[in-house]
Amino acid sequence: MAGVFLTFEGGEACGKTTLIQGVFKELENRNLPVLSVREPGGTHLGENIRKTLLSTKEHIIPMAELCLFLAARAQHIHEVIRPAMDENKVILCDRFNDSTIAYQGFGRRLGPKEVAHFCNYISSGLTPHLTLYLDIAPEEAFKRVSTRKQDRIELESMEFHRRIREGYFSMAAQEPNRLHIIDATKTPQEVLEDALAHINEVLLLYGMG
Ligand code: Z5A
Repeated sequence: MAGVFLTFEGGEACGKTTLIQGVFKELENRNLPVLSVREPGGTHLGENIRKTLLSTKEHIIPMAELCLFLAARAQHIHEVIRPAMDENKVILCDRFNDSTIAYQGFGRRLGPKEVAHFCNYISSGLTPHLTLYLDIAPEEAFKRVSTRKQDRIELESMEFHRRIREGYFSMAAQEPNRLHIIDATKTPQEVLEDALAHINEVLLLYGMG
C-alpha cells in the first residue's frame, strides 16, 4: 500500500472544511492525484450513520456512539481509503481516529487509552502520515457559526468542548512528529500556508513533492 494519508482535526467550526478545500485546489494545481473525504461518511452506510449520529432526535449512550463512529470508519477504510492508498493517491480526510479519542475518549469520558485501542483495532495499522489539528477556543469557534442550526454533538456543554481541546493537546504532546497544532485563529490564507508547510514536507518525503 502506498499513497499519502493526511488527516485534519479540530473542534467545531475550527475551519477544517475551508482548509481542506484550499489544500485540495493547491494539490490539484500540482497535478497530484488527490481525494477529499470526511468522517463520519464517505460511504452509503457511513452517510446513514452520520445522519443518526448528528440527529438531535436521537438519544445515544456514549458506548453506542463510539460503536457507530467506528462502524462508519471500518466501512470507509475498506471501501474508500485503502483502495485510494493502493492507487497512490493523496487522501485528505476530515477527521479520523484522533476525533474518536478526543470526542468519545476525552469528551464522553470513555477513556482515551480504551478508545485508542478500539480505533487501532478497526483501522488495523492505518495511521495518518500527517495530522493537522486546527486549534481555536470553542467559545471563539462557536461565534463563527452562531446563526447555524446546531447538531446533537455541537449542543453539548462548553465543558465537553473544552475537554476535547485538552484531549487534542495531550495527543499532540504524545505524537509530536505526526500531530501538528495549527493556529486556527489566523486568516484562512495564513492557515493554508501554515498547513502547506507541513504537507509539503511529507509529500517530499513520500516522493510527491
Ligand atoms: N465526531 C466524533 O464525535 N467522533 C468521531 O470519531 C468523529 C466525529 C469522526 C462531525 O460533524 C461531528 O462528529 C463533529 C465531531 C464528531 N462534532 N460535531 N458537531 P461535522 O463534520 O459536521 O462537524 P465539524 O467537523 O465540526 O465541521 P464544521 O462544524 O462544519 O466545521 P469546520 O469544517 O471545521 O469549519 P468550516 O466549515 O471550514 O468553517 C466554519 C465557519 O468558520 C465558516 O463560516 C467559515 O467560513 C469560517 N472560517 C473558516 N476558517 C476561518 C478562519 N481562519 N477565520 C475565520 N473564519 C473562518
